[in-house]
Amino acid sequence: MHVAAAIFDLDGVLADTTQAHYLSWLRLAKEKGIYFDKQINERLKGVSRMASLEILLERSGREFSAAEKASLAAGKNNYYREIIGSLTPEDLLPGAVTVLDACRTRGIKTALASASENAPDVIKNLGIAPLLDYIVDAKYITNPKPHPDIFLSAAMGVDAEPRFCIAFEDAEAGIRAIRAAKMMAIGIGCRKRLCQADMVFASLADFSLGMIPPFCV
Ligand code: B16
Ligand code: MG
Repeated sequence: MHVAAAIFDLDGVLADTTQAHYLSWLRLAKEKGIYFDKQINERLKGVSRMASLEILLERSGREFSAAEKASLAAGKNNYYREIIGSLTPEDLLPGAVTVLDACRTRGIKTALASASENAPDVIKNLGIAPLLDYIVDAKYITNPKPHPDIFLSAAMGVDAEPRFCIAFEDAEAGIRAIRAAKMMAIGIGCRKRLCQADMVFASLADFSLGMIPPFCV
């Protein structure tokens, strides 16, 4: 058995964009007079833009029409794009390039499974587009994380069988999605929060391919 592909989440795994999402939602919430804090923000990790907006609006105390929601989501996205426009390779998280490079060296395909429709621009600005064989287009994923769809789509994109894939996530919903896809789940972040993962590391800098149990490599 061998690892055929390594699949990566973006925000919180490869890139330090979690804060950019947070600041963009905070700006929108302040503008609209809606309560928002870091605890609510935790629930938005790995969740699509529209689903994140629904969570934000839980505290608004009023109903919003579909058109209003579309405009609010577009507003948040504009704020987010203002920030990601100035991303550079310095905004990569520790270990990201090392692990991507190690996959390349060992002939392991690499794919990106991010819920973010901005992922291609983020990847380009971070300078790691050449290190990724496939980027899932989040627009075409009907069932979001914790459904396995985005990870299965990533595996298909690099022509790898799910059981030979390892996948990295910082969100609980993402770990559940990986497990549902029957892949090895590697959590990046808090061990307690990501306890459903097969392994958890504080960051990619603490991980190396040699840590994958021999029967998988
Ligand atoms: P966008 P990931 C997710 O990315 C973020 O964690 C989540 O906070 C965000 O709402 C979502 O992407 C959608 O992003 O608004 O740019 O389409 O963690 O799956 O890489
Ligand atoms: Mg994430």
